[in-house]
Amino acid sequence: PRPRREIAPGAVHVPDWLTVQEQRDLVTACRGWRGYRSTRLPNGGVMSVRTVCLGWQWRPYRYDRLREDGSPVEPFPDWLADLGRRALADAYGRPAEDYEPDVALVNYYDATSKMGMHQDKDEHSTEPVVSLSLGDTCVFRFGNTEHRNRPYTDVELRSGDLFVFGGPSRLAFHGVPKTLPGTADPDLGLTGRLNLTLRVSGR
Ligand code: MD3
Ligand code: FE
Repeated sequence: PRPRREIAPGAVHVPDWLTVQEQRDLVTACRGWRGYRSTRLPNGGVMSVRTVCLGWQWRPYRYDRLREDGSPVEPFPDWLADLGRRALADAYGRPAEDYEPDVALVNYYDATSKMGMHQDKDEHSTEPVVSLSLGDTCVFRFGNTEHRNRPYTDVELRSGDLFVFGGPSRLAFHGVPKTLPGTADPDLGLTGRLNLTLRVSGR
């Protein structure tokens, strides 16, 4: 078994945190949320992942009440906040009743999707981010708080893995240089990779 690891202060990797049934149920939930889109970036680029937001609509630099086409954002379900509290409690080994995530970004990676090194600083809150991985394994790159370059640590994230980023790691640069296509368990019925991040918007 892969061991639980604190990659940096506040950055805890818990391999195989979700049961197979929980993974199946999460994939089903992800399929039910409508409106996966590639986010357009201010520099004219387009992200290669397709994203659906719950609770609030993320766009670079801000969270909005509505999507770009004016349609309402999918609600953030209570069961997902409960899962976030369980995740935080397990990762940090302390109660997390006061953790109230109100936004989730659900990212879908096909065989060619990547995510460049970035910081998540659009939340007006210092609360941790909870990340859950489903489907294909990816190489996750966890960097430093100074810049997008070395030093960084590459970690494989597999289906069912939990990663929590809090404290000094909350503002670390990070990215996904590649996924490993075809590594998902065929029984999961997911081609590609899904990642859910739970956050506190501070809105
Ligand atoms: C470290 N997602 O949605 S999850 C993102 O796998 C994002 O889809 C990646 O980066 C993905 O912004 C990585 C791991 C992650 C998420 C949020 C973080 C690491 C983080 C926030 C702060 C520090
Ligand atoms: Fe991020």
